[in-house]
Amino acid sequence: MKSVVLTGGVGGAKLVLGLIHALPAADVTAIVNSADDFRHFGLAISPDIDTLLYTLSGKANAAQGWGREGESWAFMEALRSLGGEDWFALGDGDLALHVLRTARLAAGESLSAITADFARKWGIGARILPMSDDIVATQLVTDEGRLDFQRYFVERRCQPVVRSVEFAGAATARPAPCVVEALLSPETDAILIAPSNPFLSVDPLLAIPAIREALRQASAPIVAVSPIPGGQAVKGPTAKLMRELGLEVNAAAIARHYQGIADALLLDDRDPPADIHMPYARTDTLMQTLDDRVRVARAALALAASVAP
Ligand code: FO1
Repeated sequence: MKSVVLTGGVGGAKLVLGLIHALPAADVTAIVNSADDFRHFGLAISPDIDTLLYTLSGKANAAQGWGREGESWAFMEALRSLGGEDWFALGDGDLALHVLRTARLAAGESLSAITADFARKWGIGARILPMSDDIVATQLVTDEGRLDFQRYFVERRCQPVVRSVEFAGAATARPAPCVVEALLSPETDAILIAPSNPFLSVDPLLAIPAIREALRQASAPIVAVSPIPGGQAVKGPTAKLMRELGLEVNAAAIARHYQGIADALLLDDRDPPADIHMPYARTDTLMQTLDDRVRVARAALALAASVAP
């Protein structure tokens, strides 16, 4: 089973980790949201790519979701002593990724080539493909004005009320090399949409015309994994954002969001029955242990196989 997974953020990385334990890692291709990327102190930071690099190489701070396990913070302490902005925490080990990526981008390398090299250096068998080598930037139109993603998500802790979400640059962004080929490949048995925040981590991918078109043409079944584990009983930014966008916080709203893209939906056992107008299956989508991650990955692949043309 060769699988391609559209992913972003912490929830997505959990599913990808489950996939590389359910399948040979080389049969897994992750197409990763890069619209959370931003420049900070001139450093090129790619949070969703880095979360995946750390997660798949066993370096991730699993409890925190992002960053490295056992990180040290000498840089942040020195930064604070000099009055530098400290709202975005950059660990000493994490800095190496940003410094090297920044230097190699400046030397003319593409984000996808740099990412593939980092993955190889850390023994990651799965393919990690940024969605694009062009700049796409998520911006939140809020009651406090327009906020760049990290300012909203980290500095303001998702407190501002969101009116709409925009992806600057998406309309003209080209998919990174191998992205469309992976989606259209006859060897691809399943395309999964990870349980990432649909509005912040998946929609940037769908906003790139050639990616949306490739999904429409793909022969492989497309299965979306519900991003609201535990049904409606979810706190966190996804539920708050859904309410602010005028959506119900339930599986039916997720199904509507992916209507026309997904062929089936993997719901959580606790999701109340709802009018889902596409095939669906259920499992416990809460992913706390590695076994949880493998279970959800296997359930998504099984659902894909059951709806395959
Ligand atoms: N998230 C936070 O809530 N606080 C941080 O200080 C923070 C720093 C950070 C540094 C590098 C990195 O790759 C991710 C970081 N994140 C932090 C998480 C990041 O904002 C999110 O993981 C994604 O952008 C949203 O999925």
